[in-house]
Amino acid sequence: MAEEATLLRVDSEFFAAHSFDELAGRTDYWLGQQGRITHPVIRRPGATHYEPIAWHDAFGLIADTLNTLASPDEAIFYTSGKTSNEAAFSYQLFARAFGTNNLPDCSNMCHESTSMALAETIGIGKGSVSLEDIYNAELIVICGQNPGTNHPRMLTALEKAKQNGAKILAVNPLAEAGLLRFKNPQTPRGLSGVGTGLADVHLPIKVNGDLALFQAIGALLVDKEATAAAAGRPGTVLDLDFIADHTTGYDAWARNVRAVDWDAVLVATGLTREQIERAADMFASSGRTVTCWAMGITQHRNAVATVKEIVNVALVQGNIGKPGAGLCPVRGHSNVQGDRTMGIWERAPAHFLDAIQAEFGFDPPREDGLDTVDSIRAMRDGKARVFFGMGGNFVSATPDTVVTEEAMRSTKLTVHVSTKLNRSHVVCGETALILPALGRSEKDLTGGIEQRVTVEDSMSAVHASKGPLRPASDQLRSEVDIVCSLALATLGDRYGIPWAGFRSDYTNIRHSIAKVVPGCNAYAEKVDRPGGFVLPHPPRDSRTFATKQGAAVFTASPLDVLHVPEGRLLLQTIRSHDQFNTTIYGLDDRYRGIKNGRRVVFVHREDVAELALHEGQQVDLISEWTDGSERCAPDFRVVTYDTPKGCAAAYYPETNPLVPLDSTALGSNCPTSKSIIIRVEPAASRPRSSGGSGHGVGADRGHKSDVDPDHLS
Ligand SMILES: Nc1nc2c(c(=O)[nH]1)N[C@H]1C(S)=C(S)[C@@H](COP(=O)(O)OP(=O)(O)OC[C@H]3O[C@@H](n4cnc5c(=O)[nH]c(N)nc54)[C@H](O)[C@@H]3O)O[C@H]1N2
Ligand SMILES: Nc1nc2c(c(=O)[nH]1)N[C@H]1C(S)=C(S)[C@@H](COP(=O)(O)OP(=O)(O)OC[C@H]3O[C@@H](n4cnc5c(=O)[nH]c(N)nc54)[C@H](O)[C@@H]3O)O[C@H]1N2
Ligand SMILES: [Mo]
Repeated sequence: MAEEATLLRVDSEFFAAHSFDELAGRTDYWLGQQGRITHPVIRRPGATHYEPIAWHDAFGLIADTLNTLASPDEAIFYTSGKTSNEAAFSYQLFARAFGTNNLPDCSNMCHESTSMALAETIGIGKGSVSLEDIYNAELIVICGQNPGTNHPRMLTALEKAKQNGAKILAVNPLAEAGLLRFKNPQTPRGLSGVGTGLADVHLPIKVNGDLALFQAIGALLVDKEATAAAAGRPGTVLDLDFIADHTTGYDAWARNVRAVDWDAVLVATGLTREQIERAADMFASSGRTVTCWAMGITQHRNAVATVKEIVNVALVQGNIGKPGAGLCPVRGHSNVQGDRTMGIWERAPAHFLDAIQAEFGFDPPREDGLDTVDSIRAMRDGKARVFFGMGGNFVSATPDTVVTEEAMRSTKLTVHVSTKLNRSHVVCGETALILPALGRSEKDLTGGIEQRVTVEDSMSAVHASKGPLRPASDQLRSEVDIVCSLALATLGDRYGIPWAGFRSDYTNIRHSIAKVVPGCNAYAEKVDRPGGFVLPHPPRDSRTFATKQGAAVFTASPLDVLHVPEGRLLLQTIRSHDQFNTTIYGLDDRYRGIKNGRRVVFVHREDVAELALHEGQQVDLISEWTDGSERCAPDFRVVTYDTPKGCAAAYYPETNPLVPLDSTALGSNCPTSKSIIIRVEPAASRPRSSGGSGHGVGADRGHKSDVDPDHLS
């Protein structure tokens, strides 16, 4: 909110004063600090500057370019997860009416592995818990998530759960402050008080070890049940009724986990058998378990299998569809879940497309569109010529920065609907447009009335909101306005879709959502209720599982252990406290003790010694990919840190040049941002040729980063 409410402005004087080349040489951090963009601008082919353009002309130019493409599939319509349901619904409708399913979104890099695994196993790609469930859980497992920094409001829910007697198990390579040195930043006491541990048990797992961990926990639970049954108490560890009544595949799963190779488990997790047994005991003695996870689980090669293994362990104890229990993938952007519900998906299911056809009278394209990684490939290969970004910062957020930047530069037209400047505005197509949008905190008077928009949270709750603040400029338009105006310019009255009516009153969009989107009947009326409404979730509501098998599905996955060659480290890329994804607010990471610098790499003390490095040394990070190619991110400072041996960590997006485009999760195509094999070399021991455009990924190049030793162990 504070970032959006800045009084600084990026106006026509700003663009006249700063050439394109100058802006291209600035860091993401600097670009973001310049303020709110006040009016639409264009950079024409070869021009030295962005210059103002009237809205009408901008829409005309985009429409002309789109309409002269050889195929609608040469256009890509990306979405970041802030877009409201009304804007998202209109946007996907526009893309499909134009003729393409190329609707990649930030989910493709985020919880896609979750969505794939949950859809296959429980029949719906969303989490099953409410806040009430968290308050009432006996055990809360938090895997691969750093709530203290990334989901601070969740700490309040966890604190309440603890007061109600819940135990918390943290599974994380790092001893993250919010979980292990807890000071609730949401309460005055927390701000000033001394932190206590929120987690009862912390498993400092090796990066990528979770598949092995959950298979081992599964094996131990099956054993404990056998012991209990032999003692005449069957069903005390596993929920045999639930397994019999609601699931399929138990036997194959149980066989698979009982055969688990414990040596492999200990290598993959870096944990002791005692630590894993202690965790299994916590599961066994809990009657109501909530399992939460985020990017530490989803951004690995084996991520889909890992989420499925988390599901197996939940199913075997019947921890779904009952109070105080469930699966809780914690999302990132405020409306990333809602965008997917509204049809922002390159692989929308047939029933959704059928509903569009029934409501709007045209047959939308049926073949799958491009996701984020495939969009980059298509631009790189000259198969996609127009990139349209609804929010977000595609160039900085995506993997393989050098490849992605080249791909973006090779397009004919890039358009970004944005609030502030970012890297994607200066690594752009032959012609580039920036269309400035209202933020969600700003009053939206489109059509002369005060418009509201709706969003959906991680718990499937939908509610409406209105922005309270005065817009940063009277030139700004809402995302809905931008989509509908562009649709009118591009499609005219093709199919008779009522774009003008959508634009003048968003209630009209809500009436269409009601007819097209499952679970949204009477949408306009229901969002008017105080607090909104909760979308249906069959497993949560009635233990109904709309899978192919008609039941919840146990799955048996092979134990896929990443082999890290001698002398190499497994790098995970994480967020600091002072950033929201690619927007950098400041150069500190208070809970990890980092000050005034982001180009740091966290390395275990023994690795520092074994690799003949030293604390504070300047190093280059070089990733090694299976095809023999190498990528470099230069100039990082070594910080000795409490991370499992063999596992390193550094911030995103500075490390994105290291993630090979082809390194993605099996089954979800999510970039493996949490497991990259690297070697660490003294800086300047190799020629400086790679590392993206060099500037954008170096938010603090030249700054000395101070490390506060109190925060390190
Ligand atoms: N302040 C702030 N809030 C944010 C964001 C932000 O950038 N800044 N981003 C938003 C978005 S889009 C998202 S998706 C969420 C992301 O929220 P998180 O997923 O919490 O974000 P990351 O910083 O990527 O942290 C991943 C966590 O997983 C751990 N981890 C890494 N690898 C493994 C592993 O192999 N196994 C296990 N068990 N743990 C592992 C890391 O140590 C780290 O604690 O946050 C959202 N909220
Ligand atoms: N290496 C590595 N890469 C990652 C990740 C990782 O953990 N490691 N995480 C991935 C994840 S989880 C995600 S979600 C993606 C994030 O990918 P994106 O969603 O593409 O990136 P953001 O940085 O969230 O986008 C920020 C930009 O959005 C624009 N913006 C902000 N508010 C608004 C608004 O209200 N309206 C409009 N129209 N624009 C607005 C601003 O111009 C701002 O510069 O990154 C992914 N990339
Ligand atoms: Mo995300």
